[in-house]
Amino acid sequence: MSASQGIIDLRSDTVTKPTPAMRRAMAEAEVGDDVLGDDPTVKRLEALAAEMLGKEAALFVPSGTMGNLVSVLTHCGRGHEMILGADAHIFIYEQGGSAALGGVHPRPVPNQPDGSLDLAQVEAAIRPDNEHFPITRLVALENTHNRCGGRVQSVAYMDAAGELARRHGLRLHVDGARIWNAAVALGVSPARLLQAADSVSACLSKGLAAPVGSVVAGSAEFIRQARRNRKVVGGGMRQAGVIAAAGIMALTEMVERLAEDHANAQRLAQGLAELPGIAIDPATVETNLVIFSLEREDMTPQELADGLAERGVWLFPIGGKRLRAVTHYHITPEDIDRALLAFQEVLQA
Ligand code: TLP
Repeated sequence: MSASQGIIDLRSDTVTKPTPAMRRAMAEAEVGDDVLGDDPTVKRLEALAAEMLGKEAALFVPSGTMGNLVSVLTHCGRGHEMILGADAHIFIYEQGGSAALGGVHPRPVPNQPDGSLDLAQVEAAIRPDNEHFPITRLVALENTHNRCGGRVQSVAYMDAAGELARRHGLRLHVDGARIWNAAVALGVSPARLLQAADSVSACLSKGLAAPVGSVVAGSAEFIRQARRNRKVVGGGMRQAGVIAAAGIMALTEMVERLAEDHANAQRLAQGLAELPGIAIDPATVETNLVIFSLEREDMTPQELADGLAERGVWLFPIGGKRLRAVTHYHITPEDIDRALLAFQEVLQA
């Protein structure tokens, strides 16, 4: 692949760069000191996010990791327990921040291949009232599910999890870093999908292409407490309207087009399924994440990734035999076809 054709960067949708419209909105954003409650653009973003996510209020935070951390700290105190998937981003990729900083005990239960938790197992994991045990306070779900290949969690499942949580006096948090992808794939509003959730953290800087930021949404009282917790972890931002302006464009301009990323992911999955040595079932590719296995004794996933990188295609091995490719705003159907040619070359070499 010639250098002039450029890099096909499938490492993550986090690599997306702000659109020209975002850049203009950022340059023109009205700003103020948001810690003092003075930034009109942040307030507009928070109102819009609350409405789209179907909650009373929302809070702008710098990252998805902080969105989850602040949410868990707001629901739980020290010694409280959170039930979550053993493959959850919160459990695997966030440095155990809620335990390290908040004293919140994680109780992982296995994720099923489609990313869901078996709700009977969740129910069985809830602690009885006994002085030996931590106090179960929170269930955390992920939608779409990253390590399970961007799988979408259905409205019925989300509602059932919420009903279970309520029945046991627990709260339900959703790591909705890619909730927009889930909603587009299901053809429902994010608000409906999150109806049973007490809180959600949703990213603006992944498929939606904003340069920075996530939003947390929940009840007005939850968000009041979350604002305090954002401050204690150093996430109070001053003239944040400059980045919130891009977030507004992300929510108004960039959600519906995620369907294109899903179509490109499906195109990639179908092409990969044809290649000898690659194992993937395209039917399991529901959004923009494509996880596949390399079933070869004579090549490691890292060697495959290195060979692809030499041909201008970037992606990450994610442990064991598995690799992950992610489609996004800067990836076209032609890029997918070029990436598939690079795969053929490396696998034949
Ligand atoms: N995920 C990143 C990496 O951290 C793995 C990626 O490339 O997919 N929840 C979920 C489900 C996520 O996938 C991510 C980022 C986050 C939270 C954290 O968001 P940031 O990176 O904004 O802290």
